[in-house]
Amino acid sequence: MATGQLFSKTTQALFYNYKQLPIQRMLDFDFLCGRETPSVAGIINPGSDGFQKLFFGQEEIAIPVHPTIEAACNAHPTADVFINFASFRSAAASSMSALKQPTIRVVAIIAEGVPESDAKQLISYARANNKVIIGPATVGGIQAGAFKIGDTAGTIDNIIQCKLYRPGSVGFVSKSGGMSNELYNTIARVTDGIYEGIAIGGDVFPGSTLSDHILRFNNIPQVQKPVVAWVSGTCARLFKSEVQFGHAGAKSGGELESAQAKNQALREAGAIVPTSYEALESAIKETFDKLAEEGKISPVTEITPPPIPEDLKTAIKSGKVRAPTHIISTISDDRGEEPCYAGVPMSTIIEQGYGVGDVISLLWFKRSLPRYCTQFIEICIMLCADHGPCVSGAHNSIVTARAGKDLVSSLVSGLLTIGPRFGGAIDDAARYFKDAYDRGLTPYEFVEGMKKKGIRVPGIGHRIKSRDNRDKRVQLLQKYAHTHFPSVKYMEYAVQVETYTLSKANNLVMNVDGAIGSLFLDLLSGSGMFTKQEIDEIVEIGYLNGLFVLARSIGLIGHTFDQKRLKQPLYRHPWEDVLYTK
Ligand code: Q5B
Repeated sequence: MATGQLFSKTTQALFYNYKQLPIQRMLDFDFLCGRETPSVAGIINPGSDGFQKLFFGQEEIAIPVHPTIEAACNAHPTADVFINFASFRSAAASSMSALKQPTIRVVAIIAEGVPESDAKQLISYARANNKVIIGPATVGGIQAGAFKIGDTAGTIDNIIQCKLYRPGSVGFVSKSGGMSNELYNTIARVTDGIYEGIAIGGDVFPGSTLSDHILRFNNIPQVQKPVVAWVSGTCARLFKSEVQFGHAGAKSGGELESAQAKNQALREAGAIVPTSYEALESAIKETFDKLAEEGKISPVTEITPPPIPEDLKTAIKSGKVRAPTHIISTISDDRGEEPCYAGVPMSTIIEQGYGVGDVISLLWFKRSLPRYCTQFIEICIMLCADHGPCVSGAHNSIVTARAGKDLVSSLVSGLLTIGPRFGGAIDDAARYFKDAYDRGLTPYEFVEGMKKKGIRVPGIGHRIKSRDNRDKRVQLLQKYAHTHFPSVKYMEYAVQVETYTLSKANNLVMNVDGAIGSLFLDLLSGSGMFTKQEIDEIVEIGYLNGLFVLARSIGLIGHTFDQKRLKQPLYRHPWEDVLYTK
């Protein structure tokens, strides 16, 4: 490996597996260092592409996302570092395909637990092809003031405290990521700071070793020599059996592998080795001070890094700022332990046997209604769920399903036919019946008044129902209301209107929309659960077509499944059924 610097202020990386936090930390570090280009050129998120929005200082930038390593390397040929945040299961395969890309020079493998045989294969391929692996089981590495891998050096506050936004003259290598953070701090206190720091990773077979990096540092003039070293784990002797300190690679077997033996060997090789970890800081300080006295270290130009704008979420959490919300919601809340509908927890809804009518009451009317009301709602839903394949909505859903479209397309194609003529006359029926009744109009005055205005009475008339073939649904609703409602004054008024319209034509019967519209007025006014203003608002906004939409969705979904189950071919309307004329 040897040779020199791994990174520079223009180094760019490809980041494998989208992880928002470490990428944002890299970009924040870039901003702190005054980099002109973000250090992450592209993200590889297997199977997806597009862009990810992230911050570069105060500015939002869109980083390209690529579905494959090959696509990313083709798109960003100058990005030569591959930061692999894959899990231990897929880290080896993705690292190998990154190593095989001619544009990739350094691969950092973050995952812990990569199988040792896989690690060995990666190492051998990298060595044979002159590539550098950092890790596995590493936090990464950093070149102060230039480039940082993922979460290396932790938070921005820590990076500022350790002065990692500008280069010092100390090269640092450690096995442990945690110890790196600790030592970045120590080094910043007693020297002019880090030039480059690498955590080689805790596994038994690291992609690059301590000596690989130290030999490399030897070729970097900005990194000052000599070597100060310390191998932790000297207390292992106090234990009767073999002890592993944290990392798999920190195992020591025989005497020669003990921390004491390694420290002694380093000492003999000329490194400055303190007598304990506690003495490491002063050993570093003394070495640095001596180099400074000898004039071997040129003083660092101190700079004040720009402040990183705080994330809104963090600032709000700390109470520093307040921000207006963009949405207001009053019907449900999913933030707690369990979702609540109008304040009623889901467990209450289930444990106390609430029905669909109760849920509709909570989510539409924001209150619990008496059982006779919620049962009425449920009856409306059941009665309107379907009316055969020939009605507008079902026909559309059937044609759409037969055109090979999916469930949602078939459903909405049917739903879109609901309107003033088909199923969507409930709100208007309620509006007009209420207005006419409240103003004391006779059925004659009401119907003739509507005729003068050229408006058909909503809730009256049907294509197949008539005086002699009444709509059973209307009769069932009326019967239920007569038995359970305290008052049915609006429905009785609608019946009088029907008597009048039937005197004009046999098919001008009260239809299901008219029955629901008038009876819902009775429910709203007779239940004592709504103020006059609330009733006016419900009628004005138009809640009641929602009952037909909800109910008929059940049937439209059924028709869609039916067509698909029957494998019906594309529908084409027969020529014979069309009048071609000029
Ligand atoms: N005339 C429903 O009409 C229909 C009149 C009227 C005064 C009226 C029509 C209408 C109001 C809207 C309404 C809901 C279009 C219907 C539903 C769900 C469904 C559907 C299913 C299911 C039917 C003949 C003569 C003309 C008209 C006059 C008709 N309606 N006058 N007020 N309301 N109603 N919709 O049969 O003098 O000859 O010119 O718009 O409530 O959608 O099962 O199919 O569950 O799926 O086509 O039940 O009534 O009658 O248009 O030939 O008119 O009667 O002005 O008079 P038709 P047309 P004139 S329930």
